[in-house]
Formats: sequence, structure tokens, C-alpha cells
Amino acid sequence: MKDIMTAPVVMELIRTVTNMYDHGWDERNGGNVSVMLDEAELAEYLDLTRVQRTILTGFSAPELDGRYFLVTGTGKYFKNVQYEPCRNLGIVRLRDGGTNAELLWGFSDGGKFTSEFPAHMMSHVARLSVEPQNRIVMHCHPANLLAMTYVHDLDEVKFTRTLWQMCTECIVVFPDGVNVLPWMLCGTNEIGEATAKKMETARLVVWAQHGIYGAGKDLDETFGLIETAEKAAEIYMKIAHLPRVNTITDEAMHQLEVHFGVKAREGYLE
Ligand code: 2HA
Ligand code: ZN
Repeated sequence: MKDIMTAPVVMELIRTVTNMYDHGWDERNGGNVSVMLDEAELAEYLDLTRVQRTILTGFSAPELDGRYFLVTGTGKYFKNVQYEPCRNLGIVRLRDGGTNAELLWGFSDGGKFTSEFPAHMMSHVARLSVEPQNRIVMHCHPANLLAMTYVHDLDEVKFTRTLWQMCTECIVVFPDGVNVLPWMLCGTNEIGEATAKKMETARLVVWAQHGIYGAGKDLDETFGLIETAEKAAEIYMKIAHLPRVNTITDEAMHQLEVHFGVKAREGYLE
């Protein structure tokens, strides 16, 4: 059996959450990431018959029954993950229609997965229904996106168009745009269900006055998605109080669509 600490997905998650912390997106215990794992690959590293304990999830997700997830722990600080992965991360298998999670590795201090586990699992279900290659759900608190939700209209078309106008590559990176939830209580099944619903039409979902969710097929892609949206929000926060003399026109956006072979969300451009 190989050492789980040498598994590429574990090493990459450690690098990614460290990078998220270094970007200032994950103060204290902010943020959480989940990665859906391949059973055959995982079996090279762990005895999948050795369940350490079973944890109630508090929701049901029959679509994910028997699926494996590498996930960050509740109350854990991203800055510490690189030093004690086994305490701050865990690998679970969902059972009983998703109502139970069997712990196979990690959460070594008796801990458990992130309080946003419902939002993560429901988002995996939603993304897999439109993108079978999806493996990642990522949540964090980037300052400029958060700031923008205090001063910008939360209408999804307006919010998306503003971000697209802030950097040329935005429409190429997230042509499906950004969906937005109003402020809601976090850590609940309700916000999980609302997030998942929004995930059916976009890979980015902003939680107003809280943060953002991203989804993608690998960690780099998902990190890059949030990084691009956050960069655009940063530009917006630098210019929002100044007269706008120039912008990226819809005509220019159409040129980008053609050149990069992407299609902007229906009805979002003139
Ligand atoms: O505690 O970010 O939304 C982690 C969070 C909750
Ligand atoms: Zn959060």
C-alpha cells in the first residue's frame, strides 16, 4: 500500500489551500474545499474496508452514495493544513443515501468535515448533472468579491456583466457568468440547496456579504476561476468611484467569443 501523503491529489490539495490562505481568501477557519476521488486510485493508498468511524451528515444525497471525498475539516485553519494534513483534512465515503459518511483517513483529532458539507455535496450533485467531469467544489472569502456585494446591484446579469467588463479574459474564463445568492445563514441545508440550484447554470456562485463558491474538474481550474473573478472584482473596486471613460463593449465581447470559441450565457450580451 502506498503512503497517502504521496498521493498527488492530497499533495495538490495541500498546495492549493496554502495558496488560498496566502492570497488572503481564507482568514482564520474561513473556506473549505472538497474533491471527489476515484475509488480505484484511492485503493492504492488506503484499505477501503477499514472504516475509522461513521459521521452523520444531516442531509441526503442518494446520487453520491458510495462516492469518496477528500475534504477540509470544520474549524480548521488553511494555514495549518500543510503542517498537519492528517488533522485538518479527511477522506470519507458517503453511505446510506448520503446520510452517513464513513471516515477512512484524517480528522485525527476527532474532528469532522466542514460545516458547509451540505453545500459542497449538493453542489457536486448539481455540477455532475451538467458536467460529468466535475470533481471540485471550493469556497472562500476573497475581499474584493465580498466588497463588491456591498456596493453593486446583486442582479446576476448586471453583476456578471460588470465582472466581464473588468478584464478581457473574464468572459473566456467564465462565459456562464456568476450566479448570486442574497445573504443567507451559512452552514445550513437551506443555503446548500440554494447554492446547488445556482450551480446548475454557472460554476461560480457568490454568497452576498460572505464569499464565493467555485466548481471545476480540477483544483487548478477551480482556483483559477475564483482567482479571475476576484481580479475582476478588484479592478471594479478600484474604479467604481471614478467616472468610467472606457469599457469592454458587447461588440468586443462578441469578438472574444468567436476568437476563443466560447459562448456567453444566453441573453447576457446585446
Ligand atoms: O468556516 O467559510 O462558510 C468556514 C466557512 C463557512
Ligand atoms: Zn465561508
